[in-house]
Amino acid sequence: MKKHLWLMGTWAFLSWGSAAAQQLHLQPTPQQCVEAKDSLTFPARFRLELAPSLTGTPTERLLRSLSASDGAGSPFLVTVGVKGDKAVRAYAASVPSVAEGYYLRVEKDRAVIVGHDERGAYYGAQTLAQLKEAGRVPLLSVTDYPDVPFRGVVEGFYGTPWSHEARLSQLDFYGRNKLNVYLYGPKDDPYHSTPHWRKPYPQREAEQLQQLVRRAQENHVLFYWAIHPGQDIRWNEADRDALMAKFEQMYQLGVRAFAIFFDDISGEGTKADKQAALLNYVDDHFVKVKGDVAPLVMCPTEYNKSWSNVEGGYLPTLGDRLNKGIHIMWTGDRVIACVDKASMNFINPLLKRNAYIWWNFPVSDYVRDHLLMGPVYGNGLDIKDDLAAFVSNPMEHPEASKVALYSVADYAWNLEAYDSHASWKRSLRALMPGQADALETFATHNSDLGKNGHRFNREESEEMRPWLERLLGAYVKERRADEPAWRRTREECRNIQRAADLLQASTDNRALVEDIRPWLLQFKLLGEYGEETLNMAEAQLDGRQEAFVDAYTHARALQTLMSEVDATYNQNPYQPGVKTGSKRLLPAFNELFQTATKRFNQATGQALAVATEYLPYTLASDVRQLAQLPVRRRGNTGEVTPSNEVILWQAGGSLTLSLDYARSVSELTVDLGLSGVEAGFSLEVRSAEGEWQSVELRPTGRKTVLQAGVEGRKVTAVRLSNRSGAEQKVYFKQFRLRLAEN
Ligand code: LOG
Repeated sequence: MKKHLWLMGTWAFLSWGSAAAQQLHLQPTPQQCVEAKDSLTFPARFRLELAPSLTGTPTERLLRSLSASDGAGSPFLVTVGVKGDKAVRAYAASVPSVAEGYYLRVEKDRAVIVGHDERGAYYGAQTLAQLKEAGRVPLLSVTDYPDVPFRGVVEGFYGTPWSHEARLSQLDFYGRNKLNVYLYGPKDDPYHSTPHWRKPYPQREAEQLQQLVRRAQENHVLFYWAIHPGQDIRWNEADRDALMAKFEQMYQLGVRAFAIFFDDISGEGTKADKQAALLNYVDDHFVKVKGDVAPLVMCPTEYNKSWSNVEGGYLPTLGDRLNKGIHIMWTGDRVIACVDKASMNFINPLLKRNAYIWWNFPVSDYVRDHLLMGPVYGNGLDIKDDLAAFVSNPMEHPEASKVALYSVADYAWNLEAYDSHASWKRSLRALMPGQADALETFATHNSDLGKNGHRFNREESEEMRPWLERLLGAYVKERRADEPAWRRTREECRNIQRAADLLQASTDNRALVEDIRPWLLQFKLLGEYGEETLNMAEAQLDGRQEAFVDAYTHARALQTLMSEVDATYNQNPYQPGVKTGSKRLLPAFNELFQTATKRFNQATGQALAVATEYLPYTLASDVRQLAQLPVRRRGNTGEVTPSNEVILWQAGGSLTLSLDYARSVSELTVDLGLSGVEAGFSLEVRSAEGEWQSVELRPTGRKTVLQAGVEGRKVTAVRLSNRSGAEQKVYFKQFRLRLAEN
């Protein structure tokens, strides 16, 4: 508790750690909540005394929705107003002097809400809604306000944009969780980015956007519409006017907040002075002229420290030239990063303002075969004064993203009080009240990203980790069973199977089940597989050969089913497939499987297949952004995972994909995303004798897709190098090898 609590009459104080407080936890965690010993059952109906300033506002609509009929005759009175209103004058001194703050007091027969401003009153009403939902609540007073001025979401990922229905549901969720901003910027909306940013939306999309703006207003969420024009913008009047005209159309649809994104582009569009001039022009000739438009937000091209070249002058130019009120986004030290004091101390002086943090979590557009449903952690708890905003870029799965968004709301409202694990647990309960334990089992084992080009890492299966270590230590190293670890792991395997069933059958939150369905199928198989590998190891230790073969046969079948799920669902072209429990569980089960099978083979002279996964490819690169990219195999093709962002490929830098032995290649496809850049690159193949030979890259007629003349050659490796003598800024959209054999 960071604030001093004051004494009122006979009220006693309970800190958040106490038993009573555990029953009631307001979301997001308030700055200050003083509870009395007495409690009441929040009434189903109440009389509403509303200050005239709130007539017709979302606050009024929310409050009316909380009281059955009009509450006439009810003994309970709820008085609501904004600081300065007559009806709440007596409480004026209790209201925090912070934008969006409020004071709420609940007594035996009445409640009072006073907002610092209208949104503050609305947040007070949202807190009241939580009290009503809780039923039995202590008498209390809440003094509350947000730490960070703008808190919310940037729909800024690559992949399938959220559906209209999903967005409506998100906006309601933001209102409930006191998030006040949503930036619309899905990379794959063609009217947001290239090719159609200059064109108006077709009627249907326009109507839907109009509805979203209205729904955002209902929830006191500021709806930002973002444009992403940088890939083909020309710095001339025609394009400037095209952008102004597009903003005007969006204004006509009701949009009152605008953003311009220059991320992930190359070429002309990246120039800081031109970007700044455009933003200032829009600010001077649009935002200021309209008078009812929120401050502009811009996303720079150098949007993280690892890509910024301060001597090059890009960030200092923006910092110096952009009009004072314009916000500048920043993702931290890297594309995917958490922010702390040091990151803020680096960027804020350069921008000459507090950075508007674009947090790339739980976005999964670079690891689309994974779900990121673990706790939100890693951001500094001491940076509230350094942030203009904290907005999260989510997954393309809207409902599953709410696990993280709930905690983002909690964090950005009250940094010092933020407790990552507790917040995560509450979030699971809020999303699926009837199956929270099953959801927790699922989320515990679905949080890591796997190997990825951004080297971002999240903990997964932490509670099971020591048990698995004990189990493997005893079995693999010492050829014996550690009984407690064995029992705990078996129990978890059953929990997993049970959780998968309960979640799939649950009607608690259908949208969530839909989002995660393929992973639920895989999760159940994983639980069964784990159990069967334990059976194998046990049978092996006891020398029960028949039991071993039974378990082995089933485990093998489960492996096949898991690879079928992986090859059937979520077949996006980037990271197709369905991974679950991939950080700790699956590797542990595979190790059990392999060790048990090897020992069985040794003891019996049989030759049961031992391998669980076989990858004939190895990637090596001295280009930083490429070095960690995973390689995947599907049938006879091997592919380096593509990347979304611009790759800074240094002179002489190369990428080598090696094969386990000389194999005959039927096709090699390369796509660097820009026409003509291949002139600066050389492609070579290594023969069985170890000699490098260069091969030509030919256009295919499909945009920037190139094909190498390798047909039929036997090679042990292929290598792509930058031979231009200068750094090249390219994309890495495809690098795929097809073998003539399987
Ligand atoms: C993009 C974003 C994408 C994210 C994660 C920013 C500012 N831009 O690498 O659209 O969802 O990273 O892949 C980005 O983060 N590019």
